[in-house]
Amino acid sequence: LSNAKLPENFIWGVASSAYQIEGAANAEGKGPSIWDLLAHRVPNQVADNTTGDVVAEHYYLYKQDFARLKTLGVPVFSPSISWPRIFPFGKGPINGEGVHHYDDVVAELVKNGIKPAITLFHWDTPLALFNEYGAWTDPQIVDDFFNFATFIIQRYDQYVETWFTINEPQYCNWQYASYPAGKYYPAYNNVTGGLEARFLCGHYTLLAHARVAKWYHEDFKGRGRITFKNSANYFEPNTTSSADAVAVQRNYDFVLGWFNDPVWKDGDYPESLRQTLGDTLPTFTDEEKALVKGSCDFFALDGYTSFYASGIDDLEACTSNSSYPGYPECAGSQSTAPDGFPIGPSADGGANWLYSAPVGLRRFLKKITTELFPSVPDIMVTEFGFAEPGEAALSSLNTILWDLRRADYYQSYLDNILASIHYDGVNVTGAFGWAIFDNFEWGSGLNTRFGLQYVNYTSLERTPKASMFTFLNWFSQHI
Ligand code: GCO
Repeated sequence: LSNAKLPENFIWGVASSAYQIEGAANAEGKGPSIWDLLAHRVPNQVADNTTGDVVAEHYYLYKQDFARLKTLGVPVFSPSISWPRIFPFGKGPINGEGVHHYDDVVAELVKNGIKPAITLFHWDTPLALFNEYGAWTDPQIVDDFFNFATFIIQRYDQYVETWFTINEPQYCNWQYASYPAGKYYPAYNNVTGGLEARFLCGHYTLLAHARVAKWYHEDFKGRGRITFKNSANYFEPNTTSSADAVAVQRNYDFVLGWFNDPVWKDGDYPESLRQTLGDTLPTFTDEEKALVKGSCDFFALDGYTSFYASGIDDLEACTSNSSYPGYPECAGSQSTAPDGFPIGPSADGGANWLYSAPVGLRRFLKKITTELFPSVPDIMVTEFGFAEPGEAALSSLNTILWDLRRADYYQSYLDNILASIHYDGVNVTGAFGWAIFDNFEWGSGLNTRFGLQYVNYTSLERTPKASMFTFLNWFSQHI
């Protein structure tokens, strides 16, 4: 494959999200998001007690960031737009500073010859919508998201060919909704218990996505394509027993089928969800089923894809003692990947992603497009990246920049994407490295560094790491 080429229409670049890189979190007219509350006021929500207040100050430094991407030769950047920066109260009055900022961000990308592939919502739900009606557990969110999303799309669609409505709806009621806050601030978890809130949140997330997607094609007649980004791990049965195969399929039903069966199949949730959850799982009207069915133009996978062997034993163990209330899926995950792949430290983004994930990704791309959702026309790996455990504790810039394991990760990941295309016949049409530079990694804070560029959080200097050059060099060989 050393000389094999990617398809003509393949798009590639780097990704990020507003709250994780912008800083200026309570400046320039931006309203608070749920993550400003979680990071500042929910004990133990962020491991190192950092917040998104400053991070890389991309809000003020985007011009140099894009000039550097141009110099490096990165053709696409996939950021997200901060909803509360446009609508500080989630709806109603518009923050002109925020609109002007993103006008300038898009203009600067275009000026540097970089195409934007924009995510509309990447977990920074406006806090005001929680206060008013509980945000994602209430149907009003569908209208308010539609108001925000259509405002942005109408403004920037002339420059954008690829839109993502929602980042990883699988984290519903966790990363972007109320559950963690609700433990400390009952007002933010207006539905008792995580299970009910989680599947209400999922329901309105799916309807919010579908309403925008339908408008985009049928009313606005947009020039591009639109979908949501999925997050899931790759599992294979522990043994050839039918019980293990059922357990793994159940896991896929809960993690991917939850949002993708309604879109790519019959407009409804998987049967295993209905059987397990009963009335806790909301029901679609016939009109809603028609709205959701076919509402994605392609499949987007955030392909970190830790690769696990698992089965019925894990399912029973995990379901009974799952640390997330009501996470009835989770066919569990062994501490060792199959096929003897070594598993490194289990830290978030740990070395297990380094060794098993690339092969897991290739197998997952085939599983999704041939078995789980065969009607998918093409698939993009909309995030993939690696956080070296302990990188944040390094003090020598030389050591930091020689991130050889991350370089190795990107080389093997991209080789597996090429193999997926050329050997498995999977129609992979894009790949975005996560992330443009080190940033705020949610519950892990600034101590987990995913960047292809190092950020000195004191001086705010950015410095490409060795992995950035491996990443760029790979594409120069295969485009
Ligand atoms: C996610 C989010 C990103 C993360 C990245 C590394 O997948 O959790 O989309 O915001 O920062 O994936 O974990």
